[in-house]
Parts: sequence; structure tokens; C-alpha cells
Amino acid sequence: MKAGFIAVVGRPNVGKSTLINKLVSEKVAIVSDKAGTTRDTIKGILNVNGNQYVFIDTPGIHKPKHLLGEYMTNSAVKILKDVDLILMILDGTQEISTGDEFVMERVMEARRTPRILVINKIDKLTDEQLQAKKEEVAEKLGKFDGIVEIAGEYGIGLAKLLNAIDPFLEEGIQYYPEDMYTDMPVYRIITEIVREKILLKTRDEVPHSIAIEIINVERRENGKDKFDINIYVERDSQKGIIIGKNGKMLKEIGTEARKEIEILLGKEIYLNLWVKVKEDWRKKKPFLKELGYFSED
Ligand SMILES: Nc1nc2c(ncn2[C@@H]2O[C@H](COP(=O)(O)OP(=O)(O)O)[C@@H](O)[C@H]2O)c(=O)[nH]1
Ligand SMILES: [Mg+2]
Repeated sequence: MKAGFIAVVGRPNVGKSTLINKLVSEKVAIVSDKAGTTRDTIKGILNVNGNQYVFIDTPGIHKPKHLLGEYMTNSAVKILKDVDLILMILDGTQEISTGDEFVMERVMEARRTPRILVINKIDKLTDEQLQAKKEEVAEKLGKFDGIVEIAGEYGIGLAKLLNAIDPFLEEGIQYYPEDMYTDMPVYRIITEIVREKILLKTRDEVPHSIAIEIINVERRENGKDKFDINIYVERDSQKGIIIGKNGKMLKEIGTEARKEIEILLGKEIYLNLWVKVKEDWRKKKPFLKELGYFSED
């Protein structure tokens, strides 16, 4: 058995979570077109051909603007020194930006950790554009222990990516049982599902202003379990957006989330969603701790 921890880093929206979900064939990380979707480091575990790949999804690394952002960037950067390999993901459809360079600087700080560059979203690139992208990488980002081109969303290039990772795995180790595909507790997956449904339906500041907390679970011997879940927002106006006209939006969010949670749990449930205003919660450490962020300090 060979195994290794592989940190997947990059600026927001390059496709980190999509790639890991595809690799492990299960949804471990929620995905949306909004930057800042992933707030925590999440492990997706792949067992194949006697190799165990432990991919660590990270929040996009960016210059933090608030306490939650600081937590997100710090938790991504902290793990870089401890992993066997870093995959730095680029969105091939975008020019390499100061955002990518900021990520690269963090990667370089973990000096001894090998790094592979992954150019993603090649489904949208011509051969010429891909070639130009590689030249841009060499010029703006510097040296890597390998470069791989993929389209994570469509599963293109994933076998090559695993081949490129293999030399960096450690011999004689298995970190997790073979049937385990994530380290996320089931309650955490449930709150993430609710958050994803909201992210997909909202825009501007709303997606960033949401926190989800399970406040009560009623288990019933005969009948469906009942979940009460709070959706926190930062402003009254955001509460209005999420509830929607005659409660329509909240109802849709609830139905979509319930269906996915039922698949996860393998049984039907009742799901009650409540929208609460908690002003500026992203700046309040005690509340962030209550939600499970900053849990280690
Ligand atoms: N065209 C294309 N879009 C992709 C690909 N991978 C991810 N995306 C899209 O990019 C957006 C951000 O993806 P996500 O995985 O949440 O990015 P993250 O912030 O880096 O985790 C989503 O809208 C994805 O559907 C890809 O291979 N091709
Ligand atoms: Mg993500």
C-alpha cells in the first residue's frame, strides 16, 4: 500500500472542489460559481490500485478581508508544510493574476513540499491557448515538479493526474479504511448541503453572509427524524431575499436540501429552516467558534 496527503490549493473558483468530488466519485465538497464556497479544509479519500490518495480541499487562498476570511486562508496555508504534495490549481481560462501569485507565494513558503501545477478547465481552451498558458506559467509562477492539464468537471486528465502524484506517495502506509471517502461528520455535510442550495440561488454579498447551524434533531422510532436548522444572515434585507416572496425561495431551498439530505442518510426526514439575522457575524469570533470555525484554538 502507498498513501499520501495531497493539498489542493488555488485562488477561489479555479475548480478545486469540483476536482476532488470527481476524483472520489462522491460529493464531499459543495460547489458553486461563487468565490468562497469552501470555508474549511475537507478531506476526500480515493483508494485505487492499492494506492490511497487523501486529497485535502482547501478554501481559496486570498488576502483576507474579515475574520472568517482570515480563518479560511490560514487553514489552507497551515497544512501546506505537513502534506506530501501540493497541487496548485489554475483556471486555464483566466490570465494568471496577482491572486494566483499570492497563492504561489504561500506555496513557496512550504519550501520542502513538492508541488505540481494543474491547469484546469481545458475544455474551454484551444491547443494554442493551452500552449500559451504553459509559457505564461513558466514566466509568472516559476518551477514545478510537474504540470498536468485537466478538465475536472468532465473527468478529463484525471488518470494522468494520478500518475503524476504516484511518485510522491509514501510506501507501506494506509491512513483510512478503504470504504471511507471523507473525514467530514455527517452533520457537517448536512449544513453544507443547505448552504450550497442557498449559494446557487443568491448573489453579491448574500452567499458570503450565510452561516448554517443545526439547532435540533428529533429522532423518532416510528416516523421521520426532524431537523431544525438555522440560516444566519447579516442583514434584514438578506433575510428578505432568502425567504423570498410569500416564502417561495425558502421553500425551494428547503425542498432541494431535504432531497439531497435524504439521499445522504438513506431515509426520509422533516426539514425545518429558520432564517435569523446575526449582524456582522463574520467578524465575531465567539460566534465563528460556535459554528465550528477556529475550533482548534
Ligand atoms: N468549464 C469548466 N468549468 C469548471 C471545471 N471545473 C470547475 N468548473 C466550474 O468552476 C466553478 C468553481 O468550481 P469550484 O469547484 O467550486 O471551485 P473552487 O472554489 O476552486 O473550489 C464552478 O462553477 C464549476 O462548475 C472544468 O473543468 N471546466
Ligand atoms: Mg471549493
